Amino acid sequence: MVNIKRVYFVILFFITALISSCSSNPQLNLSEATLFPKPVSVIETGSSFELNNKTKILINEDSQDLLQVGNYLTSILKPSTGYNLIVESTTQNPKSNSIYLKISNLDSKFGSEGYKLNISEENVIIESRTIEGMFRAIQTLRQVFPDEIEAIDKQEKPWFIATGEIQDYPEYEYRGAMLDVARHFFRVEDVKRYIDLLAAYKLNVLHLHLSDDQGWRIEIKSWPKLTTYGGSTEVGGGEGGFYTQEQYKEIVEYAAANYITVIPEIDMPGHTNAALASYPELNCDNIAPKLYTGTKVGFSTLCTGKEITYKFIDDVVRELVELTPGPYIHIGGDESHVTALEDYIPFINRVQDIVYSYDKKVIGWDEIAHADLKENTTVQFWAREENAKKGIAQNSKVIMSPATKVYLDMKYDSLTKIGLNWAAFIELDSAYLWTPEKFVEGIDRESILGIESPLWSETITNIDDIEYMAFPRIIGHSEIGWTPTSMRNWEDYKSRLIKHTNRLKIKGVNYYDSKLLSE
Ligand code: TNX
Repeated sequence: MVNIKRVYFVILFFITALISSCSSNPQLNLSEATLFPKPVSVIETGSSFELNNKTKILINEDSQDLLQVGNYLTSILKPSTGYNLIVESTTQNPKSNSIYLKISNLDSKFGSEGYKLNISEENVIIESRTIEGMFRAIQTLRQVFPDEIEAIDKQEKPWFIATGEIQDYPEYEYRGAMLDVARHFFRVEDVKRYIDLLAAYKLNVLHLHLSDDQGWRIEIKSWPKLTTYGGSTEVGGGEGGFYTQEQYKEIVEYAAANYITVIPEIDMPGHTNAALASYPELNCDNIAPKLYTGTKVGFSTLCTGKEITYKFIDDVVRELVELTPGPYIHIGGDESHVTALEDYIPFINRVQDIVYSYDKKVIGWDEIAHADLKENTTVQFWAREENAKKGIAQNSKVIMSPATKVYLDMKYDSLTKIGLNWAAFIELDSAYLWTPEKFVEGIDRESILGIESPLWSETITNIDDIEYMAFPRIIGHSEIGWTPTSMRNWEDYKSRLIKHTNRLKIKGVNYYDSKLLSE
């Protein structure tokens, strides 16, 4: 006789097995996630967490900033998932199906930008010492999701992410990009787009080159012609443009919401034709030159012997400082070929005094090391090793921007249609294959504040050009700035980058599709 009870149990067993096999999460491998910059450590646990429309974002502090970061996470996940995840504060340990953003007392090695990201089947817990660290962690979480998370319209698919734990913190505290808005002017929305892209790779500085021979791009209320006249053109004779102080604030705030510090640069005493053309009194002969729309460098100088020059600089710096929450003002100082060295040195010394009188620190291109550098002045190495070493001999820190490796305006190869090649052709491997602390003998780890990738815009006219020259090289630079040297290697980077191009496509980034990516 058939044992009814037994049959019943066997059936029940199969049903249960069926249900649990249907509902069990797919096995995903966190170490296969394509992460840039590569994190310090990734441990995979082989399962997955599913994000759905019931997932909650929890925060452990009633702080406006943390709430803002929580809302930022919602805004990133919303277009492609269609979920409008709510952010709630909690005092308890996380419930299941939540992403818990927890400011906590992590080990000091995590610093202000490090984080722990723990993904289990039940929930996601992110811990960091600061909100900035939380923001960086969210960029990692974003990359753990399938590429389609970056889509701007709703995707019909489940959203599983691999389980495991990532521990991460940066090698260098300064990881920057510079955009030259002087040779060609770029609109506020283009700068915001660039900020979005930089933030995704954990860059934390946007240096804006706001003035040059071809244009003055920031409104200075006490010297209005700088922009109304000096900003009225650009390389090639286009209409130029400038940021009103309100627009500039909008950029600074947008960057701040992405935990990016804006560093404004007013280049001097050279690279000043736009200012000299706007105000005759800034010229030694009181004659204003014409506006300039070519691409030569090194032909202009403020009149270093006149008092009005320092009144002018004081006014500019004062107004700029009011728009600058960050600690630095960049004073340029490069290629002053028509300023005698005996005029250049006292000029740089005096301009440093002006900047420090407003409680900001000075950064300048490596030539400023000829002057007497103040305690907190930082030298940006771009061309001359001996200048950078002179800076170090004066106890300055150095920002590494070697033109042969990080100049984003350099062509990739001889076929690149835009860009220059005076320093080098810079293919993706060359841009990646260098190490800040080994690049120049005598510039050691402890002297280096970080790295920065400048994009000069003589030949760059719109956001598509910006993206084409920056991507994907700047992704490599972000990794050089963040990831320990011992963990970096070209083959591994290249294979991740090949996979990452799909995400760049989904994000609509006009990246350079190097032949190295199809090898
Ligand atoms: C050098 S780098 C410059 C810029 C040019 C750039 C073009 C530096 C401090 N000065 O004025 O735009 O080369 O690559």
